[in-house]
Amino acid sequence: MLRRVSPALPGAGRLTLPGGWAYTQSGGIRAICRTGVFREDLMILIGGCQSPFVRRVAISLRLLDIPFDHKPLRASTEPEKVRAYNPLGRIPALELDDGFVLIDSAAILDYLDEVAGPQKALVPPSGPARREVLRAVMLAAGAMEKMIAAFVESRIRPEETRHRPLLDRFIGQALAGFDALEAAAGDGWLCCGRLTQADVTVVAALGFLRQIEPQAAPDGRFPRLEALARRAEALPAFAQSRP
Ligand SMILES: N[C@@H](CCC(=O)N[C@@H](CS)C(=O)NCC(=O)O)C(=O)O
Repeated sequence: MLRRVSPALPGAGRLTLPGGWAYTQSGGIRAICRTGVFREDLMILIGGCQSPFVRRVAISLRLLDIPFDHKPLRASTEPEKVRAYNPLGRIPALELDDGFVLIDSAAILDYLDEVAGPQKALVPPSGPARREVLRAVMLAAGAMEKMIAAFVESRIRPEETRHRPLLDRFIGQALAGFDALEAAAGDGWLCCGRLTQADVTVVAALGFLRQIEPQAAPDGRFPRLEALARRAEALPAFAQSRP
């Protein structure tokens, strides 16, 4: 099987081969390639971490110690390549080692938790803790969707057709989500006294908000969430998953 390899794969040994391609025999796990050790059994994350939906998946893979290869495709500039994985042309997608492609970050995160098992899963398996985490996750993911809508309205749509009230509505909805999260936040991780998917998605969402609408979220607008983001972004799983 031929696959291009990621420059960031863990593993021993480094040899130089032209093109970054490696050939592995069926059933083989490793082949030495240009940038490191290629593992045939690795999942492949499709999509660049400029997308907060991709970023929350990349962070989760790293927090759960699940090794993966990465194809940082952009949905806007490489739609054909993205459609090869997801007919909807959206990122993220996750190609599993048997070739099955999971689409949508929610379905991917659900699968990663299944792989990790209930002890390590980033969403608790049941009960009030699960509901609490999912509420925060949905507020943050919903805010991400509204920010994407705002991005399309303010940057992609032809200028003469842009509608300011609609843009304000989208930004207002996103900010309302963050306000609810800020009101529920304390000094530590958001839920359960440990790092969960709530923290991952909120931090990815806040980073995206401050990137695309910095004037809507100046320093101090969400003090507890900003402190949470500072703490989380210092962790390798978050730092290594920056755009
Ligand atoms: N609900 C999806 C949303 C994914 C999404 O909106 N991805 C954007 C990038 S941030 C995308 O691929 N947009 C391209 C398009 O919709 O044409 C998920 O959670 O994965």
